[in-house]
Amino acid sequence: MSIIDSHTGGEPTRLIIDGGPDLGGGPLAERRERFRRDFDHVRSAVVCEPRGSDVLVGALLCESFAPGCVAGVIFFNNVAYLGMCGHGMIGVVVSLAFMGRIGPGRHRIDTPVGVVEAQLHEDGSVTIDNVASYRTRHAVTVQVDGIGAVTGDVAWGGNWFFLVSGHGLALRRANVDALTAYCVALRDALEANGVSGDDGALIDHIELFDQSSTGADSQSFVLCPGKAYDRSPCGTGTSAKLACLAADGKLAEHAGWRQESIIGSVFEASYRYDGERIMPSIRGKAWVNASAQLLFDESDPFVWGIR
Ligand code: PYC
Repeated sequence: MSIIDSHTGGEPTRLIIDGGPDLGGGPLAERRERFRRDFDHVRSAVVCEPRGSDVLVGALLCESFAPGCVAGVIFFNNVAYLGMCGHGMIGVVVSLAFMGRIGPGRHRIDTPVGVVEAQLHEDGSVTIDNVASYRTRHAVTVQVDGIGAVTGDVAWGGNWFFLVSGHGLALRRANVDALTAYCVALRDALEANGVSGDDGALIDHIELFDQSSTGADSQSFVLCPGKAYDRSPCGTGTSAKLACLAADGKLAEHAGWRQESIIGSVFEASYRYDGERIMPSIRGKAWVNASAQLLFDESDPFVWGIR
């Protein structure tokens, strides 16, 4: 299997460019279900230990289904399949350029949750026009074991997020264990209390906000499904944040927003309205840091990953 590794603001993406599972044709949402049903061992082999790590996000390069796309992509991580992935899409665009498949300009890329347009700029940075994003619930309060009452918003930015400010925790790398424990307990409480996304969808991403000390508009800590935290400012999380800012009248259409991650990397964001929903744009930078072959030896007891 041939892969290209990259990182976007510190968050890694492993793109399978050859030798991945044959998922057949049809819409990417259907192919993602086939991946989940028949090839989940490939997911764990690619991103889980001993080849990968909890923080690694995988991406399978596919033929697109939607017209006019340069490629399709299905994202996954150490426990699950993602709808969209902002940092991952920036990594995919830079990887496609590394492969010589695209150059600077605008490109459409198909995903299980819709087509994303990406612009590869001359300086190597990438702007993605993410899927329509929106807030579904405002100021929801849940009782969280060991913490007490926590209030936040539910929003879609390509994945489901619960967004919390005023949590009283310092957003610092030295505090990652406490931040993770807080987010895990909160995520469990949301599920136990039936707080969900549309159609009962699991809220699998938790996003905590604080003021940035470096001049960005905000700093965030994002816990992903599988308990790894996003080293980047999280593209889908930033989209969910923009949806909340727009709903609260705190950020005007086309105005800029700089979202800083827990490790200090920054995405530049803005939005435009599409009816009641917003269309977020997220700009960031990725670097290719490996081009490699994954080897699969059936005599290896962990050939399909530590599951
Ligand atoms: O950038 O959207 C994102 C993302 C989701 C999970 C990890 N990164």
